[in-house]
Amino acid sequence: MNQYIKNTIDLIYDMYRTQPEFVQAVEEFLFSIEPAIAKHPEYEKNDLLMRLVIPERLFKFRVVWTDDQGKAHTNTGYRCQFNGAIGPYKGGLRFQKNVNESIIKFLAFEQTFKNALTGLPIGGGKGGSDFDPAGKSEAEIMRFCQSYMTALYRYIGADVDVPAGDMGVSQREIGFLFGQYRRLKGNFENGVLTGKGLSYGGSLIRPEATGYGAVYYLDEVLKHENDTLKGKRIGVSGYGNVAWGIMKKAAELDAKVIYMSGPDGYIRDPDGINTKEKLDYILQMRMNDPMHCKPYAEKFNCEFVEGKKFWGVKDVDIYMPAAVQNDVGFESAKLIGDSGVKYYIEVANMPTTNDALSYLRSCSHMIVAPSKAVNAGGVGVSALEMSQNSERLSWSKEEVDSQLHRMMKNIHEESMKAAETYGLGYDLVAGANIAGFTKVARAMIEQGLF
Ligand code: 2IT
Repeated sequence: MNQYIKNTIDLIYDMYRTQPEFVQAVEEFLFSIEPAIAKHPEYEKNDLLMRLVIPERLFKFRVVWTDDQGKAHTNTGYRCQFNGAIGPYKGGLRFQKNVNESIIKFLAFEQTFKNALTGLPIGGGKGGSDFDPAGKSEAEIMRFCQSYMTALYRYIGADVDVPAGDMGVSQREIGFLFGQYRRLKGNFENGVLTGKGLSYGGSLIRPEATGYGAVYYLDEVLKHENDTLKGKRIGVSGYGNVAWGIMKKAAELDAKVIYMSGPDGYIRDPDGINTKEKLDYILQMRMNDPMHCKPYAEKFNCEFVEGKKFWGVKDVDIYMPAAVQNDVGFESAKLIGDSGVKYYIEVANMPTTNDALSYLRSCSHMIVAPSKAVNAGGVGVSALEMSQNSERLSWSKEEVDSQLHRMMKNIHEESMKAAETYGLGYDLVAGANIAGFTKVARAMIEQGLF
């Protein structure tokens, strides 16, 4: 291995012993970009890798809120402004019980290169809180959002840092957050958040964008393999907003999602999760309970397998992990490799552990696509929302959708080319990392040392 990369990884292990997810993301990335580092000594001269790995800044703050009984609760809030070389920091907020500094930093790190891949001027950031939205009333969620924003509002802005949603933060939470921001600032600056409601500056297609983008990207992969989406059966893990977008677009393009899963187990619906009734039900189910997908099986009379994951089933053509980080570990990867399924398309941020990812990439019959490329359509449409806000206009559904489609084609194309440049063949994982890295690195070097 390249000595500069090896030294950097040793340093990272030393510095971030207590941040396993962050170390995991950095390590996977550094291994991937090795050919680019080896060819360009100027990166080492500029200490570029450490500058890429240490965030520009990280806010960590107390968030106090009261429940419906009037009792006070205290959570920790975060916002990591990882890299602003190519635009204002941009990335979602995650409200989930397990959120910590390691998770926020891995997400912000990934976001930096993902955002670069969109080709739009957005830097990388991420935030959130260990607040657990499960079982909270709407009023409790509103009070939490107001308190969170009160702590954060001084540090964000349309040209500074533009948060959006992630797990536990959907349009409803963005509304509460924006309301509080407006109340504190006294200005109508709706470019400060994306994923907003349409009534105050949201963009059409933003709720669907991550899932639609993933299917557009998948379509490019299939075309490269002289294959087509038509008739394909897909296994998607998760049943959140992203999985929903995949199901919707797959149905439109004559493919069908036949598996989905939740923390409680998985669903098999051989007819496809593809009617309006089913898709609407999923959104509702997710709103009511992010922990159980079993009600779908009861409602639509299909199979539910409790406490298990469906990795390894043979009656799909494509696997799309779209739930959460580290959903697919080494044992699951072996099952997937053995299943004979050709396409493994990551969708959630870092859904695969590093050993599992290496294993899948080593299976010669498989094509593996990385999440930071596949899910970039979400943040890409967020950047389009920012453009619409600054123009004080809204674009039609068709306009946004066609820009999203073009963006996903470009990301696939650029990743492919970056891999080819370094003689790596059709390696979408290395290609996405190298393409994202090259853009951020150039902007950092041109802006001098800091
Ligand atoms: O992981 C992601 O890219 C997001 N949660 C969306 C971020 C955004 O700013 O739209």
